[in-house]
Amino acid sequence: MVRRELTVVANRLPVRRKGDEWISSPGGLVTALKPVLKDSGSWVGWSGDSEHYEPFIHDGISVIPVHLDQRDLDEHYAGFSNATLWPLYHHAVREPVFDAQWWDRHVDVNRRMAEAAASTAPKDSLVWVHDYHLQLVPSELRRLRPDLRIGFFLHIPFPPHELFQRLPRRRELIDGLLGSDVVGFQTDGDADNFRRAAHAAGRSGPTDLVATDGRIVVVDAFPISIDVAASQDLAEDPATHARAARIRADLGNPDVVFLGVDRLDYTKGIDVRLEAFGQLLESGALGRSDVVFVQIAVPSRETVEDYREARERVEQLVGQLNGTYGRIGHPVVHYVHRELPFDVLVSMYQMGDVMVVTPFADGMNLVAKEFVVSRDNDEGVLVLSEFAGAASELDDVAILVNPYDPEAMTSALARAATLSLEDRVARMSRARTTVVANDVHDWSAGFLNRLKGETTLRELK
Ligand code: GDG
Repeated sequence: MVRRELTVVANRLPVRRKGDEWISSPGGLVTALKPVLKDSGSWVGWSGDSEHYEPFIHDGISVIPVHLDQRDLDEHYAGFSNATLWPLYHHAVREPVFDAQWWDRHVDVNRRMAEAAASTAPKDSLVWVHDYHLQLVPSELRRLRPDLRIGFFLHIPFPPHELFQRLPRRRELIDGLLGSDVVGFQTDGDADNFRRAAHAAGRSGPTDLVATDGRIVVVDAFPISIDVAASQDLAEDPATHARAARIRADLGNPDVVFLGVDRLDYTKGIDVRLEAFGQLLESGALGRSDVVFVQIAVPSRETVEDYREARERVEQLVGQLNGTYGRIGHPVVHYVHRELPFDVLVSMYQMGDVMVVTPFADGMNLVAKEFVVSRDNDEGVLVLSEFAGAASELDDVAILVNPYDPEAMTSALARAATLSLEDRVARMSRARTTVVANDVHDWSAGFLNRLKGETTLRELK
């Protein structure tokens, strides 16, 4: 009999330290799992700083901090997770670094996370492990606690076989993941890529995978979504509208506002969208319209060299575009390099005309979905990369673009800015229906139901 208690294992805890207090970290994952975890759940992860903390209860959830020292952060976090796996899994848009010295710490952090989960999870309960930092946790946890039902969800893409093959430790990662009962991905394409990688490692059956010890491991797509109610509540608040109008007025009430909202990450294609915007201005395609681009870029992983370079490139482009096309008091690009409160973000979504989401690779992209449900009217337009997971759900409502094709990017921006009102409304209302139909609570319930399900050999016997 499977028990319902849930232990989550993720790189970060659902709380962070502010002064002497723990405060909730915002984010869809926390919102989605809070109702499930309340009163009987635990969350294992890193606090985000270098202090040692004892386990504690926050908001009804048992929080189990795992300490990471500087070497863990250098070799496991900045190294293997973010300089090897992140670029490799994002279609190698930056050259992945393979440094053999990082591996031991990566294994060690995964082992400590698994041990922390093993010592807290009740007998026969559920454990849900998240994301690329922790792919070795499922097998280690199964070794320690064979009674548990173990799920894993990858938030980022799983790479095509030929890319995955480059990874010196690929077999260990496949075996790590196959310690799970359910391995979840954002899209069918990611799940297929994983099946193929496991097959190539000699571990697979035709559809579901058979692990070496004879267990059946369910491999499937579980497209993540957003907390629809949270975005809608803010969207309906008159204060959000008033702020949106103020921001638009501060911009000088331009004819068209393009908007980008991203972590400042080289996978997000911020540079190519700014280049396309520059081309659009250069081409004169929008005539004498007053057009601006607002780019919110949240600081991210600044200890990793490729991220520092990505920031330099974006800031160089912002300067170049304003220098070339701006007038005194009227920049064409408004650039914010800091995190904004979520209610301000929703106002941004409301005041923008064209949301530009152009990653080279992205597991899902929640910004696209937040934009869709934050509109008070259905007049916005979404320009969306074909390489975002969200494109598999929003392909018939967004203007899809290939971020590797500069001309297509420029014409997509022009088309979005000139789409008829009728077309805009038709697309956005269908997009809203799609996003509302699968929100983050549906996503977590869908995954956990599969995890509790009757699908493993253990239960078929
Ligand atoms: C990974 C995968 C997958 C952004 N700026 C601000 C802010 N945000 C919030 C957004 C959104 C979140 O950050 C970004 O989520 P994304 O999905 O767009 O991208 P990643 O951070 O790369 O997330 C991705 C996701 O995991 C979930 O599985 O979709 O593919 O890469 O929610 O609202 N929030 C606030 N201020 C900001 O300035 N408060």
